[in-house]
Amino acid sequence: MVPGEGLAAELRAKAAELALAAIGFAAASPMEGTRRVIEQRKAAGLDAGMQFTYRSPNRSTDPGRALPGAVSLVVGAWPYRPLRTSGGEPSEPGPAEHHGPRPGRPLATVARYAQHDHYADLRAALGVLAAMLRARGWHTRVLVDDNALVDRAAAHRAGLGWFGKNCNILLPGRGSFFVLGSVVTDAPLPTGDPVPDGCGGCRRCHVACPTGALVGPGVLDARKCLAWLLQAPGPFPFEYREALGGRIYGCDDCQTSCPVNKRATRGTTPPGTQAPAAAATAGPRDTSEVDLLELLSMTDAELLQRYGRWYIPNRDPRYLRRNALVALGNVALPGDAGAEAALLSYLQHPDSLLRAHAVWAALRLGRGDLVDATQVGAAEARPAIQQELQRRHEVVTRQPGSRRAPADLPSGAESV
Ligand code: B12
Ligand code: SF4
Ligand code: SF4
Repeated sequence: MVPGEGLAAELRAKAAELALAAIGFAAASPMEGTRRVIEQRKAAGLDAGMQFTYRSPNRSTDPGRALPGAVSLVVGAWPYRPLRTSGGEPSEPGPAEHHGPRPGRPLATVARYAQHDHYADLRAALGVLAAMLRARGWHTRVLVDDNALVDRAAAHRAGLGWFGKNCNILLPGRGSFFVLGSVVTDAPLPTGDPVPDGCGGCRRCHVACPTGALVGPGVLDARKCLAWLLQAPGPFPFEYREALGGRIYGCDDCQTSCPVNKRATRGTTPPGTQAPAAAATAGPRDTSEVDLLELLSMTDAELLQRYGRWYIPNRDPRYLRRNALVALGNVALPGDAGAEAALLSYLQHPDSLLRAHAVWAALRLGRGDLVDATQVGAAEARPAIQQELQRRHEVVTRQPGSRRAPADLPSGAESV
């Protein structure tokens, strides 16, 4: 019997009980190849100054730095599915996943992984496996979405899935709507075999990306990726504001366009793609649709209370408001009285970053009159505002009643 096989079987049985979609085992030796890739991406500027695992590649690719004497990784995948507040098939885009204006209050899109704290669910499940190991005398450390370990590389090594051309780890037949994490341990365990590539000639995710951020198979240029730009400090880049649509956190287009995900979420649900019962009902802190006007009227404390589990640069709620202003410009109906009131208020906001984004949103809605009425340009000469005004003619104004349907965004081909 391979050392650790009995223990591995017990861990697998417990993982199934805990509703983990998959677990696998891998050696905890340094991930030299991954470290080299991170360094190459940094050298090429593709990291856009992100920190996370990029801050210290030697550390994030060496599990032994997280747990001295580490021998194995127990890698787990936790499924996530969209949580609906207004019904609808989970496999189809919900109302807020349409990035165009709709009647009623303007709603924003939150990426599926961030609608509920799936990381907490995964961490709890891996915590139970870690406790089993500790009860047998082994040492453990649970790492979920932690800067100390590159989770996808661990999952790939453990044989959970293959690296898709959209960068994500896809579980065979089940796709990529999973978050990943590991228990680092000094227990010897049998290791998994790599899963062969399942993308073949497909490149729909590359076609679907609204900003062309996938610059090679499995290579992402974070400077163009909406998921990163929504988390990055500073102004939201002018050239990607239209492409942002109604998103305020995360982006799913390179996953929703993927035929493996489409197949996995269509019709009968294969085991492991169904969100566990505990996560299937929206809880008070779950967020599938965000009312933009409500968000823009909330205090700092309220914003952090509701969205504090998201990654927000410097924990500063101004960045949630910045994202919401761009989204408002993209999804509100140009005649919306609530949007007008919010813009009037933000055009006079003490924070010039927010005033600047309010200028853009007003122009996008064809409401240059609001900008002129509040005399934003005349009132002061902050560079951020002046820049917005100088690019005034470049803002593509939406016509009253115009609809920017998802079809207007570059999209992948239909599902197969
Ligand atoms: C930084 C980060 C980001 C950044 C950069 C993402 C990136 N692609 O590097 C931003 C903010 C943009 C981001 C976005 C998202 N992220 Co993120 N992110 C991370 C984080 C913190 C580190 C990732 C990392 O270290 N990348 C380093 C680079 C070098 O790794 P890589 O891109 O995977 O590169 C590998 C491949 O290129 C592969 N490779 C080598 N040669 C070849 C050749 C071919 C042909 C192929 C296909 C691959 C391949 O080897 C490389 C090294 O391992 C992890 C959590 C963690 N601690 O690991 C989550 C994580 C990767 N993110 C996750 C998620 C869910 C997302 C989003 C889907 C969220 C969303 N909906 O908005 C998007 C997806 C964007 C995308 N297409 O990648 C999940 C991924 C789950 C999965 N099933 O894969 C993770 C693992 C979080 C978690 N714990 O679950 N993320
Ligand atoms: S998350 Fe969005 S912007 Fe980033 S690579 Fe995927 S589709 Fe492109
Ligand atoms: S869309 Fe196609 S190329 Fe992209 S990850 Fe899915 S199967 Fe692979």
